[in-house]
Amino acid sequence: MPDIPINLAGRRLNIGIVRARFNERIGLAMLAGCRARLSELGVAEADVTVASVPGALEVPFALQKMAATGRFHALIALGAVIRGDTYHFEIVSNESAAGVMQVQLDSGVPVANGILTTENDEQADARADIKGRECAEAAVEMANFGASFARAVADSARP
Ligand code: INI
Repeated sequence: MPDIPINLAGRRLNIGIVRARFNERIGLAMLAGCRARLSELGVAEADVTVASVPGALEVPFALQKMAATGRFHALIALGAVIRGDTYHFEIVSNESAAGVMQVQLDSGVPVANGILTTENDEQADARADIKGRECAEAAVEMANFGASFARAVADSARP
């Protein structure tokens, strides 16, 4: 089978974003970077739906609801868990990451995980924009992955 090409074309893709409001300034900076990169990749503003939830632990539930609609080609989780803000940092960061992964594997809808986990606000600030952009790219690439993979399989089956 040939290699699966990377496709970053965002036109006609419907993308859902779930943003945690905890550490809201950082989450909003991530959202701005994410939206900007989605637009650069050709995703129409009208094709992006954003939901907000209280914190990182609520993100998987909202992602699951979005995935269940069948309307989204990919989803994006945005938020920040900061060690300095919580004594249960490990629980919040590990459980939210596990939940995000569970949604994508159970639903078959790709989810880009942009829940930052950092030691302090400075680290989160420094990473917010780039992480948002990175998630936009991951979402578009993985939204297109299924079709690229199916095409490669079909091409390889041809005599
Ligand atoms: N939620 C976050 O998104 N980031 C955090 O750093 C954080 N801290 O520090 O605790 C956090 N906690 C809230 C949690 O996600 C839930 O909203 C809350 O436990 C209610 O279920």
